[in-house]
Amino acid sequence: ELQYPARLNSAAELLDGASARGWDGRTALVGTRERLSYAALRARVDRIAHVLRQDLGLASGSRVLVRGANCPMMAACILAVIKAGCIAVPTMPLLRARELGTIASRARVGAVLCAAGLRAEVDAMEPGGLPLLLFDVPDDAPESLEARMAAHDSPYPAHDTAADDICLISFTSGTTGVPKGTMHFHRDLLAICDCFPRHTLATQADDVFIGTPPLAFTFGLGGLLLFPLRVGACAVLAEKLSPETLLAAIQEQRATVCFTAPTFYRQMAQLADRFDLSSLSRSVSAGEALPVATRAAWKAATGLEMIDGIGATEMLHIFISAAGSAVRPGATGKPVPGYQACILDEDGRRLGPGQVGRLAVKGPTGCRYLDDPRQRNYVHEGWNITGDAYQMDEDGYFHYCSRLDDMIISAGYNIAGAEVEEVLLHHPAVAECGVVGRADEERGQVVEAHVVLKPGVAAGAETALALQEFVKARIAPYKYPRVVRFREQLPRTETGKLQRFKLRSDAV
Ligand code: 3UK
Repeated sequence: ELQYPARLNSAAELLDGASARGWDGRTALVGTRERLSYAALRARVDRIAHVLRQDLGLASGSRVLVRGANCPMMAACILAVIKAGCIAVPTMPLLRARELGTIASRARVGAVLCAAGLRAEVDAMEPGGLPLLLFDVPDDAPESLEARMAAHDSPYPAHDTAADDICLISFTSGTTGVPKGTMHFHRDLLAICDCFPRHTLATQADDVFIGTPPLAFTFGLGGLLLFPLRVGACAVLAEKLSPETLLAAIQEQRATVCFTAPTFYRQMAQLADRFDLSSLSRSVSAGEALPVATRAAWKAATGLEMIDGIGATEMLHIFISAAGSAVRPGATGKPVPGYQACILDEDGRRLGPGQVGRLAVKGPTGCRYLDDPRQRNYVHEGWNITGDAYQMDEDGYFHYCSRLDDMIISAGYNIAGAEVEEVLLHHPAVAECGVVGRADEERGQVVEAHVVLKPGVAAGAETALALQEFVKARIAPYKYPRVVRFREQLPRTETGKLQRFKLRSDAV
């Protein structure tokens, strides 16, 4: 059981705590244009906290929308909001005015901190007229955050908050429907640092963290900010990484821990031989299921056994995972120390090994939706029901099947798209694929594969037939894709998740 003091400010614990532990001179953050020591990061956070309280006059518990790509200033803004006793509402760079407006009004946001290059969508957002400060602008610009910061150089004494005061509202990426705001306490931010990274990653002060998830996505907030700060390590924050530039950055920064989604690892595996990745010792995959073929390709390219982990915005971070010799390809892993997991049927009864049901988890973090009736569906007696179909094996390993709402039902059979995708990814012609159910009069749904071919492979009836035969020969034939569509790329969210609803709805 994790214990934290009743009065706790998570940002202060991380930053002032780092100073108390003698880490002032260590590098905390490396951006494209700057490198910040722990002391410099803390000084910057303190200046921003003063601006929030004094210049903007914000009270404890005020919600502050923060918008920017991954960079040290974005990280400092999030930490400053929290250190000042306010509530950070980080948002992803690609969100448009409409989505930002929904978030701002649902979270009752009182001020906005925004990277100058991303202000247009904030200006166009309803509700308008919120106090706005911009970073990465010349000091003489009227809304310059940096200009305000220059007027404050005293340390900001940590705002005295309770361990269970809310400090973060994170919105789900919303692959379908209205985004849900999830609320997290100060102690939650520390609890995630003291579970997955400590036990599964064994993070150390000399680790260099790198990766793609936005800081506005809790996968990125943990992996690229909170986890490194908790142990005195360093995070590389870069914007707009491609598989190629991420590989180059790993080489250049001698990164040791990488966080990204399966689709990125698939693409990086193809290019890895051109880079020196010898510094890398751990690669974490999350966001969607990790196919065995992707794990194998990455291992062949780098020698590394990937660390798959399932997390959720509702749970803040990863709660089932496995690393090193505990890895079992095809399984996500076992509950991270601190968490429990089980499989439930539709009536909430526990299912035994081998039975497919709803994944439920319990631990130090958990779902608290912001004013949302869906809370009732998510949490039952302390168990969080994630919306995923899983099964547990005799040894307590958890195996992903599909999202509950993505299960394909064809002629009475339940088919998990991920299982068909897994097989297709083993075919040498396939670079990426997504398998969905398409409405069909006769069968209810038919299995439909959307396939991106590797360069040089011709699309056409012959390839489609070859892929269908390939699937039939490897899993129960009723699961084979009756329809195969070739595509240039697949629709994905900013967090690397396949947007299956788009595959299903696209008229072709
Ligand atoms: C799916 C996975 C199989 C699963 C997240 C790590 O993805 C994160 O949060 P989201 O709220 O989505 C949650 C849903 O995504 N998923 C995530 N990881 C896996 N499915 N294997 C996996 N390894 O459907 C889950 O319910 O966007 C991931 C850390 C923090 C996060 N917020």
